[in-house]
Amino acid sequence: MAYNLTRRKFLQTASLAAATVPLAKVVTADTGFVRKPFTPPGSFADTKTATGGICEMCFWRCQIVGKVREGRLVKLEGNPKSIDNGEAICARGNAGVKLLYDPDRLKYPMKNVGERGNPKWKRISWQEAMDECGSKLKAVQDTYGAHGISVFPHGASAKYPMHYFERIVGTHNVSEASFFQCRGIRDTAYVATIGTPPGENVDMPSAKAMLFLGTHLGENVHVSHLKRYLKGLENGAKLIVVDPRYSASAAKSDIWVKIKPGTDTAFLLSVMNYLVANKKYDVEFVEEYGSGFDEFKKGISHATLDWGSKICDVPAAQIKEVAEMLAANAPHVSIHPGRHVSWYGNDFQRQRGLACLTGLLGAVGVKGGFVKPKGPKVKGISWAKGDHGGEHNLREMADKHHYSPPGTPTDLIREACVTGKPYPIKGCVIWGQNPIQTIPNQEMTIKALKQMDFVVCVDVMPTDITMYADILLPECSYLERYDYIKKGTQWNFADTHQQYISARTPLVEPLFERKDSVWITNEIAKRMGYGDKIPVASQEEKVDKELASAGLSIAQLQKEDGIHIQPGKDPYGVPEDFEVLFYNEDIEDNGYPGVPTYIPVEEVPKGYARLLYGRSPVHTFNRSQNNVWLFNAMPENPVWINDESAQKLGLKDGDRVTMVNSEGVKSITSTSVKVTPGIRKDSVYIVHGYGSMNPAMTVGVGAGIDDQRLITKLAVDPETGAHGMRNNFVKLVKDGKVLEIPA
Ligand SMILES: Nc1nc2c(c(=O)[nH]1)N[C@H]1C(S)=C(S)[C@@H](COP(=O)(O)OP(=O)(O)OC[C@H]3O[C@@H](n4cnc5c(=O)[nH]c(N)nc54)[C@H](O)[C@@H]3O)O[C@H]1N2
Ligand SMILES: Nc1nc2c(c(=O)[nH]1)N[C@H]1C(S)=C(S)[C@@H](COP(=O)(O)OP(=O)(O)OC[C@H]3O[C@@H](n4cnc5c(=O)[nH]c(N)nc54)[C@H](O)[C@@H]3O)O[C@H]1N2
Ligand code: SF4
Ligand SMILES: [Mo]
Repeated sequence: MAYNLTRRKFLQTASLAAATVPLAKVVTADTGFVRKPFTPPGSFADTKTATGGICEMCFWRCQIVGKVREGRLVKLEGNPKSIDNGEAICARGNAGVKLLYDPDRLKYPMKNVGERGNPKWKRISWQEAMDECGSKLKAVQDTYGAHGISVFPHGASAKYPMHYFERIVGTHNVSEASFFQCRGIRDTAYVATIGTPPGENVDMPSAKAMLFLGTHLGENVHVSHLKRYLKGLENGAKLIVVDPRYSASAAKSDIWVKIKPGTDTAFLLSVMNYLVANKKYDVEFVEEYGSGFDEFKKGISHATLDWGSKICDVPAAQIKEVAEMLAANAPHVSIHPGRHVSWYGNDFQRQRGLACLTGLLGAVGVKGGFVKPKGPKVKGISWAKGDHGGEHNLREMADKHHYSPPGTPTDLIREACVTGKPYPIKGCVIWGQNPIQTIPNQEMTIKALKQMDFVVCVDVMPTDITMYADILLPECSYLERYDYIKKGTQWNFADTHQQYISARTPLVEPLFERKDSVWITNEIAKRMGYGDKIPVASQEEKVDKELASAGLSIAQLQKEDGIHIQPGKDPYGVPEDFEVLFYNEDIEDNGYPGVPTYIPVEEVPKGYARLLYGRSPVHTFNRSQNNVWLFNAMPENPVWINDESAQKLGLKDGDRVTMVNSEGVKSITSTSVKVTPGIRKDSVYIVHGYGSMNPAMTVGVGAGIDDQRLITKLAVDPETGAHGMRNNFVKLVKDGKVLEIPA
């Protein structure tokens, strides 16, 4: 492993590293930090091409085809017909083959005859597994009510069971980490400001300038999104990256704002106040579409360049330079809304700030701005919606988090589990989520799991969460099942207005006793007395019915090489009834600031550094840790430490360290040190998802450090109830000696 690349070389390679054709043509990946996607040697002339695949090594869901030899998948490629990812897939997409045939994969239904957290597995039949799930969940429902069941879903296959438990069984206690620990805040803050969740819908290919907060594209890899970003750069867009760390994007930027962590809202307010005070904003746009602008103007007038400079620890001149660059290129600016935005517990306000800045620059519906492409309509088929009222809705009972994403904030569920108040939660369904490594404060999560009467976990791999299941069920992977309708528009939605519809169809037959989610959910539903409410008999039927709503079918899609393409619509123009609520009275009535406001975060205590985390282009959270190709590409997550600090501490590249946080929690595993000028002195950084503890993951177990173990301090975002996860402080430990991080 070449972690000892020079900084320059690392910066050249890290950014795009992971992509294959045609991305590789844009930026050539060097060897080193990230290897080129592995292609098995030999000829594929004798293989058959299976179309209709949709990748789910991550949730961007690129369109793929498989090369199949004698029923065995030997290679994955982008679907050449795709007008989204095209022929390009990333290193993780490429390595899907290794997930499919991972010998550690779950194969049969299992019953835990040991303890939760320290399991002993006994193979059982599906009949027995389903009987047990049905009767145990029914018992919880009968004793504690439907709300006694909690559900932790993620991924395409988890939607159907999620709807079953929400709509038919009738529990509100559903929590998606992909909302509450990810992008939920972004969506509700934009809805409260411009009336719509933003997706990642910025027209980067046509942008003249782009602004990223955090957003580390190149390490965060979503193929078509990356294509848009690179096209923008290729077309000469200016790039402003705000990040305490020299990220892959920062390495390509014109301005890198090395911001003090947690202070981004102050930065945005300073930029906006400068634009307003100097009349450098889009006056006409604001007059036509703005609401509450006077309150906004007054509310941010304290945010001078000097004020921002002091709080953010960046030069006032740089904040001004950013504002000037945005103004000079407006309205053709992509103010990126971000994706993982649950950072500090003050995040709703920052996301509101981003939406307001977009409006201030008039960057809506224009080339380069915030543009929502108009995709085709396909009707989803699932369980019929029931009306179960809000009686046991924890969020409503607590009368807080009024801008919560759909579902129930994880923390409210976990608290109810641990305290039994306002009511007990005793059943748990975990479907494609890994709360142990996904939700901060592992100790609380483990307490919540241990007090359950019954825990069922549906997964493909034995990850850390599966150790807490009573019944563990093996699901078909995304390469072996029908389920997801992928629809959208041409990747850059600018040149040719085209739309596409595709559906996930299996590339190979499932092996062992793996089943799909419609089958599993229906069997549980029958045993809980809801057999008459089952909407579809099979996953294939579900997909076919959904396609029928768009005049298509699985058979038709197969004739069209897996993707139906049709003429699209011009995405530009400001949507009808569009409004920017610079000041939002409702927010204020609910007890939060109605004008975007900076709420300070806890300062780093002496001797500590703030623990930051992010993505690696070759891994998806923890879910890819056992994948041998990806493991080999990045077998651990070196901790980034500032070079001057390292020198004072006598730390060198490659030294082995563990970590301890300010609450005394120690990492169980160790990692190496990466010494770099590319990070502030007040922070250290690791890639999220490492440090697995499940010995059944024979490749990934024990590699690197688990950030989540050290994230013990919660910072709940008041508006949304989502978790801020960057308020934890750590020291490094070398050879048993705890090192005081210099200020
Ligand atoms: N390869 C790969 N790609 C992925 C994923 C994956 O697992 N693997 N996951 C996908 C998912 S679900 C998501 S949500 C996205 C997440 O990816 P992003 O949405 O890009 O996540 P961020 O948290 O914005 O970005 C992490 C960056 O934020 C910086 N940062 C830390 N603190 C601060 C701060 O206070 N201010 C600022 N301005 N920056 C800060 C870190 O240094 C790091 O560079 O990635 C997606 N893409
Ligand atoms: N500390 C920290 N915490 C974070 C983040 C972070 O960066 N740092 N990132 C946050 C973000 S942005 C997100 S989106 C969340 C994601 O958090 P999760 O939703 O928990 O992450 P996943 O990796 O999608 O899901 C994990 C489980 O799904 C299983 N799985 C994979 N494929 C399938 C399948 O086809 N079927 C089934 N049934 N199971 C499957 C995996 O084996 C694994 O056990 O984590 C959040 N939490
Ligand atoms: S970005 Fe990579 S891992 Fe994610 S869906 Fe596309 S090919 Fe798969
Ligand atoms: Mo996410």
